[in-house]
Amino acid sequence: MKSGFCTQSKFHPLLLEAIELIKNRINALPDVKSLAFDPKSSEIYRNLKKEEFFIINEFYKAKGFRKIHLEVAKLGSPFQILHCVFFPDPCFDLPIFGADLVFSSNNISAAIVDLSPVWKYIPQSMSSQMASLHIPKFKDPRMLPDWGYIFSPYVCFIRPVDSYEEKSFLTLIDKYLSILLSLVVVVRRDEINSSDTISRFEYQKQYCSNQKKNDKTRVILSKFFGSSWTDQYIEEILFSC
Ligand code: BLA
Repeated sequence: MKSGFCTQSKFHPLLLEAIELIKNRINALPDVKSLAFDPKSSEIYRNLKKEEFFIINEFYKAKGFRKIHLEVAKLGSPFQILHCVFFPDPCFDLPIFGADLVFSSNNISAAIVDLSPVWKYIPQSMSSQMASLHIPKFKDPRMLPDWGYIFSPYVCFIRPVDSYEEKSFLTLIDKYLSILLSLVVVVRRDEINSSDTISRFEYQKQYCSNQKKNDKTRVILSKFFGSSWTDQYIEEILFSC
């Protein structure tokens, strides 16, 4: 699948590198397909200064996933954002992969990656792989906000202090995705009305409703696109459930 993102030379090289590694992992998923979305949601430009304020979205579906969303946004000269969430189909016992990279004036101010749980226990196959994963000791770890209890104990939330840490963080994103792919290969589908499916759906709803409490996303989008557009975008595109 060719990416419209890569033609966007205005992005920071590290953001382009992150897109490429995520897209390579998406393309390796079983039964992956592009999801048709309203073209109005694929490329969004603020009317003025089209080259400065825009959001580009790609959506996929694959075995085990109801929606995979990869987004890049350029919000004026200081801000570039990569946002990616793999929302599992609740019939499958798979965690929610989420990553957010916020570039502010050419530096990454926030880098977060997680495989977030959809059940009160993390599946054994995942926790053994996560436990053997080497998570580097980043120098500037960041505090999770109050709504962040949806994340797993393996969440990594930092501000990289140099290019070595930036690269290490991208490698970590790739490792989390490789663990996720290893789970997808073996996971079995549960019945849609099974109690496990229903409770995974409840966990996913909680994940979405907590993510909607992130005022930092809301404030920055509202500044450029207005508050009613932002509310609808967060509800229907970023964290629809
Ligand atoms: C923080 N997210 C932020 C920040 C901004 C955005 C500007 C503050 C950066 C900082 O404190 O240095 C903005 N993020 C966006 C925008 C989009 C976006 C505009 O994704 C999309 C258009 N956020 C997610 C996902 C996760 C996530 C999937 O979308 C985690 C997997 C986490 N972002 C996240 C967290 C913070 C953050 C935990 C810090 C919030 C805080 O400190 O209060």
